[in-house]
Order: sequence, then C-alpha cells, then structure tokens
Amino acid sequence: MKRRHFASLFSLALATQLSYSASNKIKPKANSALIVVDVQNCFVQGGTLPVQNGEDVVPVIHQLAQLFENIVITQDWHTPSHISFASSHPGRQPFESVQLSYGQQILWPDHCIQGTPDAELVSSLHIPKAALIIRKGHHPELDSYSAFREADHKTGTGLTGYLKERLIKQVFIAGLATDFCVAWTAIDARSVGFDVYVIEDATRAINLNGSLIAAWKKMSSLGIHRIQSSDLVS
Ligand code: VGL
Ligand code: ZN
Repeated sequence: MKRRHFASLFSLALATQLSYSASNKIKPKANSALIVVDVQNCFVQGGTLPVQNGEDVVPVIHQLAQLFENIVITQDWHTPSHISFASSHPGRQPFESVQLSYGQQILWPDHCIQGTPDAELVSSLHIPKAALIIRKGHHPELDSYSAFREADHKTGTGLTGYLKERLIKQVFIAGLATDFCVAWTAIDARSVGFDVYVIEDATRAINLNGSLIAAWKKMSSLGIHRIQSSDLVS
C-alpha cells in the first residue's frame, strides 16, 4: 500500500513535469508575426558589412517561417553617401562614433546601397508567404536600425500601423544583427505595446565594444523575451 502510494506520487510528479515542459513551448497564433531583419548580402560573407556566420540564420529562419501565418521582412536600404557611412565624414574611419543632430552614430563601411546586389536579400532566403518587405535607412541624413522608428526616435516607418491594423499582438524577431537592427527593432516593438520575443539562435551579432551584452541587458530590462527556435512549436 505504502509502496503503491509512493509510486503514484512519483508518476504524478513526472506527469506534472512533462506537462510543465510541454506548456513551456510557445505556439505562434493568428495574432503573432515573425519579423525577419536584414538577411541581406551586405551582412553575410562577401558583403560590405559582414556579420560573422550571418548566413547561418537562413536555415533556422526557414524552419521558423513554417510556424507563422504573418511574416514581415526588412531591408537596410541606404542612399549612396548615407550619413551612417564613415566615407561621408572626412577623416573618420568605420566603427568610430560621431555625434549627429539626432544622437550618437556609429560610422559604418558603405553598405546596403539601394538597388545594388549587396542590398538584395540573401538569394537562398526563400519566404514566399512574407506579405511585406519594409525598407529602412533610406533618408540620406538619418539612420534607422529599427524597423519601426528611425534613429531620431520620431520618424515612423509605418510598421506599427501595419501590424496593429492587422491585429498583431506578439512579434518574434530573427535576423541580423542581434545587437543593432534586431535589438532596436525589438525595443521599439516593445515600446509600442507588442509582446516581443527575440529568437537568439536565429540571429547573429556584430558585437562592437560590448554591444551584444549591452543589447541583451537592455532588452531583458524591458521585458523582451530571449528564446531559442526550439522553444517554438506548430
Ligand atoms: C545594421 C549596422 C548598420 C543591422 C544595419 O542590420 O544590424 N547594422 N546598418
Ligand atoms: Zn545600415
């Protein structure tokens, strides 16, 4: 009797454990959207601002795309001589920082110039059901890491309106780079009220002067969820 009692307690504990881990999985719903950030030639091997192992996000994103009804893709889309390019600031080098009218700006190599092969989406990226491609950073005098708001923190891209009109409540973010366009997109998504998840293994980072740790710290302080692609189920 005692022994049976113990055994049933044990199986109850086991069942609780199992259902707990099953309920830990996240199932994207009709009001969830996946935002695929800047998976472009410029940010992978052979591009003008390559992110280490950036191309590795592609198969992970393909897996994720199967779980979502709503998918938005973004493209960094700069004018030639864009203000974020070191080449536009005489005497300055890429990866230095300067003070501009809208705040601190890291200067980058010339990258993702509108209409060039470098700015195209990576050719192996295949997400036919993505319904919107949003381009950002196309104002010559203003950068935009975020897919929602440009670096002046005022100029909207229209993405908030698009997602809200389509009754999206939760956004999941993947792509490049974790510590710049992914993080800024996540932070702005949170600030306009979305429930936000960054899928870590579907991103890769630039990691400049501790920027990756700083980005995760900031995101976590805002309640942005840091998850892995294996946390999602269909
Ligand atoms: C990005 C630096 C400059 C990004 C874009 O996509 O993370 N980073 N432009
Ligand atoms: Zn850029």
